[in-house]
Amino acid sequence: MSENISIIGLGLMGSALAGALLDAGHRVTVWNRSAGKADPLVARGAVRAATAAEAAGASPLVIVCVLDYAAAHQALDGAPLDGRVVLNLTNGRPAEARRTAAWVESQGGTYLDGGIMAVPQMIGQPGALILYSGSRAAFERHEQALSALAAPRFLGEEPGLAALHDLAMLTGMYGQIGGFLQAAALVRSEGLPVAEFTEELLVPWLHAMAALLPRWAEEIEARDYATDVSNLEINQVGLENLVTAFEEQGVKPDLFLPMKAILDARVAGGHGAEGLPGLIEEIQPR
Ligand code: FVH
Repeated sequence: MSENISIIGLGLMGSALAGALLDAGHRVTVWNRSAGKADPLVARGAVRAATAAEAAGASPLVIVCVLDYAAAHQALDGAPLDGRVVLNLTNGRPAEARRTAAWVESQGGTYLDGGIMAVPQMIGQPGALILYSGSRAAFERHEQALSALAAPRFLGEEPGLAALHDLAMLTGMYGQIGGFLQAAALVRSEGLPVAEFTEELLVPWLHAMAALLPRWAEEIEARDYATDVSNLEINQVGLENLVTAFEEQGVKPDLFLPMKAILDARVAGGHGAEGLPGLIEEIQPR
């Protein structure tokens, strides 16, 4: 079923969202602070709004995707939100999502927050995921239209949940990137091909290691860090060896040092017999 949907913010992501909704046959009204970014979408059938308030007034579903929450508030300030669903797909923090939900509700609107787990080129394609939290009724009302953007996953009515999960997933991603960069530098230090190492050795290894994470997650939930795999004392020797190897190969160990410091502290605290999941108690003491 075709819906009227407004999009506020036509950067790389907002433009991709608007394009996918147009492709799915929705009537799309668009606004961007720099008006020229609307031109390609207007050429494809979108309606140009002169102001953010006009865009918000044009549709029951108003999607906002701008730089940050401050920009989102600036754009929505004074817009008619009464009776509308505001879906904020701007990247932010749980506390910002909660504050924005309260503000939208104070204006008579209904709030949905979202975390986009995709780059603009993935929008509308298999593999793209958007996390949602906030009003379940609003999510269900618009779920079909939102499915044109990415696979939707509703996490619950607490508005901060999408941002929390988004940040947690990005945290996992940045950790993996840090490990990859140190590994690539080590391989490159001997003039070896990084691409071959990555494809043939590193990626299968990381897949195998990722398979351990659900078990580690259970240990974290149980706060039981007994291990029959490898304890922190063994890993301490391993990390010391790695840091020395980086230095010998002319690679700065900087991305690695924070984890080593945490592991050293945990062992110094008498927890050398635990497994690696026990390090969570060092970064999040009770
Ligand atoms: N691009 C990506 O891969 C990531 C994927 C995950 C989600 N992020 C988040 O999406 C938000 C928008 O990101 P973007 O990629 O579209 O970013 P830009 O292309 O830089 O566009 C930024 C838009 O924000 C507008 N804007 C900035 N400040 C204001 C303001 N004060 N009032 C109104 N609009 C504002 C900007 O307008 P203009 O500069 O063109 O006039 C762009 O439309 C973001 O939260 C990512 O973290 C994307």
